[in-house]
Amino acid sequence: MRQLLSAFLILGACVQLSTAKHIDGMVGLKGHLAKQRDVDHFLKTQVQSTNFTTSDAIKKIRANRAADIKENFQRAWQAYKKYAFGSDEINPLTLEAVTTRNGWGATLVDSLDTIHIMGMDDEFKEATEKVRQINFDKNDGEPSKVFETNIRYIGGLLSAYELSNDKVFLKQATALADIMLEAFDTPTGIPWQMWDVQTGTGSSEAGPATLNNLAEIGTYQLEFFRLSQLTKDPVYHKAAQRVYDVILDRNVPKKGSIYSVPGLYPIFIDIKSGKFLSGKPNLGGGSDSFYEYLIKTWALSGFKLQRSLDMWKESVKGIKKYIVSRGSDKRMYMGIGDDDGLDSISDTFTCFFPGTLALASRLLNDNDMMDLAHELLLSSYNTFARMPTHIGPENFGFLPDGDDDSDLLETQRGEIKKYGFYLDRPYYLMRPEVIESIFYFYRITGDEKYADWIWEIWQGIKANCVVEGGFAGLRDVRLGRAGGLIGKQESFVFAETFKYLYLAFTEPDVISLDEYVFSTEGHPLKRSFSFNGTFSG
Ligand code: DMJ
Repeated sequence: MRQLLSAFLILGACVQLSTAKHIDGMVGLKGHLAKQRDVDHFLKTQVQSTNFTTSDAIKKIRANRAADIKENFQRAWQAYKKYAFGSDEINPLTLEAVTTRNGWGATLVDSLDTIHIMGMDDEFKEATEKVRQINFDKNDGEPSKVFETNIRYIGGLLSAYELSNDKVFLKQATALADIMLEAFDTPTGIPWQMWDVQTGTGSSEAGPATLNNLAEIGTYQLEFFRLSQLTKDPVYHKAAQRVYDVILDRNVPKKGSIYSVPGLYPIFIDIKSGKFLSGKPNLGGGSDSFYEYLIKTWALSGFKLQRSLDMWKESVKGIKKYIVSRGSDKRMYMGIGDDDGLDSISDTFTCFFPGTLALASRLLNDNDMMDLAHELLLSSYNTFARMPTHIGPENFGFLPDGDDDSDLLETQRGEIKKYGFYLDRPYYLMRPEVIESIFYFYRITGDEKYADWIWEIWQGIKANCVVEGGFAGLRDVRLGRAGGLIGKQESFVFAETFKYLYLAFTEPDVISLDEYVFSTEGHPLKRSFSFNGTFSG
């Protein structure tokens, strides 16, 4: 199957890329790898601040804060170990093991690099032994998301390999990626949304069988690029890049519409035709990491994958024009683009964007991007800061500046007056995005104010979410614990939320942004591997 797929991809690439000499997947836009002399100045760019505090008193406070976060991570890890070791998740309220992602141990694998970074050596050894035993050929009998398998398992294994150098992680990452490549064996090369590893069949979570969405077709490029580098086998990178080839080739931008591929993309796509179907462009769930991977893959490739940068720049233009809007509270929000105007609804997923945009602004030395990133950070942080719990909702709405509020409910109007936004879905599932963006601002500016914001959010989490099994979700962030807990602890709590919390208080050179790119699941991948357009050297 693997050979067949390689042949398919090579054939596809030959048809589309008749002039491409390199394994870069270039087609459409400016189809070339950037020349070395053109990337040299990017390689010299410093992302992290050079102005971190030198005060011993502040350093001491920071060290104590890091220790507090680590202690709580350890407590949650011990609960997972005691009640659900090797399972995908633990239900933090009932202490039961839960299977959600093929039953291979999503929490185990997703947590590896955080455990390593926190210096929990015994736990890391124990987890390594457990990872050695995972058999990716078998699942729990249910299909699972290809995207989640990539970001949580393959990303987690790659990062654990890069930090520890233990070959078992690379071996397992490769074994799993080889299985998942089968999900890319579709008429276009765009992957199925769901894949059953035991029956080898693809499907869609809901709707027509060949339906997928932007984030779930466009969040492989980082992990697959690195896997091709580490294995010297281009097949992974080619599969991921082919997704771009197809969407750029088969979707003609509609004139006079905001669906301006390349730039802004509808959410839903038919994997058989490669054509977008519907779904208004936005940066929230279902779309988010597609945009994130454009700039990050460019950075990880040592600034060589020019197409990713070109696409990113087009997207930022579209985002500025159609997605971003000033609210009635004068803050900048990210809504949902529509040909008829903007839908002023947003979710906490979009709050990753200020951090990624700030990273891009540093890499590209673009102050306009930084200004926008800062404005968007303020509204993202505000969704947490204004709540009595210091924790923000899953979903929120705003009123575009100058719009009349007659369509809003009375309660929504009241919340807009009080907070600047209203709560649409008031629950919290320990998601990391707001903390993640603040972390980028801390590392990029060196301003302790940002670390303090993260500390304040952490106080809210500790006061409201701590339970015997780890950390529970909240039903209503306005009410906190008293409003009820949710028995869910996704693996990203260990992979992302705790990693960004902790790294905001370590020495800033621990997983420096000048040395690593974080995947969408918070897995750091090294930027030090050079890339000359082939994976053979
Ligand atoms: C994580 O699994 C990843 O960040 C993903 O890209 C979407 N969001 C969740 C956390 O909210």
